[in-house]
Amino acid sequence: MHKAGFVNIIGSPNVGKSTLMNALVKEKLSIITRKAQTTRHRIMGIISGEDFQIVYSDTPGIIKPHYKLHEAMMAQVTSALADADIILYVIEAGEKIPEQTDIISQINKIDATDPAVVDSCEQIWAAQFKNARIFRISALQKINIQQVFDEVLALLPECPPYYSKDDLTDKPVRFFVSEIIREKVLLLYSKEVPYSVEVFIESFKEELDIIRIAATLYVARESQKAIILGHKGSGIKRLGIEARKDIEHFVGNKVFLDLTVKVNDNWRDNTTMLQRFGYEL
Ligand SMILES: Nc1nc2c(ncn2[C@@H]2O[C@H](COP(=O)(O)OP(=O)(O)OP(=O)(O)O)[C@@H](O)[C@H]2O)c(=O)[nH]1
Ligand SMILES: [Mg+2]
Repeated sequence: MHKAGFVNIIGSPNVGKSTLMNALVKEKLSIITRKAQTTRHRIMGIISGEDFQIVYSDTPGIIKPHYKLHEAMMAQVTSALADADIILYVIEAGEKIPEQTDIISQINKIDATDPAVVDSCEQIWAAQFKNARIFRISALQKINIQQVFDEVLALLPECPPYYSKDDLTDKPVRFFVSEIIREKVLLLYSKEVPYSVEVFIESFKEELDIIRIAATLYVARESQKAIILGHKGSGIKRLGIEARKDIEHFVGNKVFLDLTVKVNDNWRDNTTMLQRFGYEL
């Protein structure tokens, strides 16, 4: 008998959804930062055994849309809700029940939370969602991750594999390159700047001993471009160095990374631009 299914990770922003998916698939697929709205796309992490295949999906945190970008992000949450065999709804310890929710699964960040707060959080959520199983986990410290994995495996329906058994994800290498660059933007810049940036990979050329990558960072204003570039280009230089290191690790090759910054004042509300960046609208 072969089991397979879609296991979709959903929840509020910043609760640790991406950390959980990476822990479950034992790979750094999704980028992780302290900032909310780090994840903007649905990203699959596939784990296969001889008689099973679990297709996890990490999704953007649920927010009220202010831009078309947010609408596109929420459309991916909706798609993940629609095709899920199992939903892992991640709650941060202490988190209150949002107004609209009908799914649930685990309380994250128990490593950083008073056990009494975890207890009361569990009671509140369990009372509301009587059929859900609740796990207390730390995605960061990998506490109780195996239990979640075992439960998922037990619940998977009988089904042939959806993807090749060698596949790790549904996204191409270029996508992860753009995500690594965006992760560095989130880590190195503050306030509204990271939220105004999108990364587009212009070219990806594999040569004998090096990969040459050209990427454009789109920002919404000239002032943001100046911040990204920094004094005499010091900002973008640092960004390039840090991103290149991680990209080299990810692709297992030497990389030449060429970064350019362009201003497009309306990209977050521009359907054509968003489609170019890979969002479905
Ligand atoms: N202490 C603690 N921190 C955690 C845990 N899981 C995640 N974090 C931290 O919480 C922050 C957000 O983690 P992410 O995995 O990016 O959260 P997310 O839900 O994917 O966030 P968005 O993509 O922005 O919605 C990061 O700083 C993580 O290191 C945990 O179990 N314990
Ligand atoms: Mg995330």
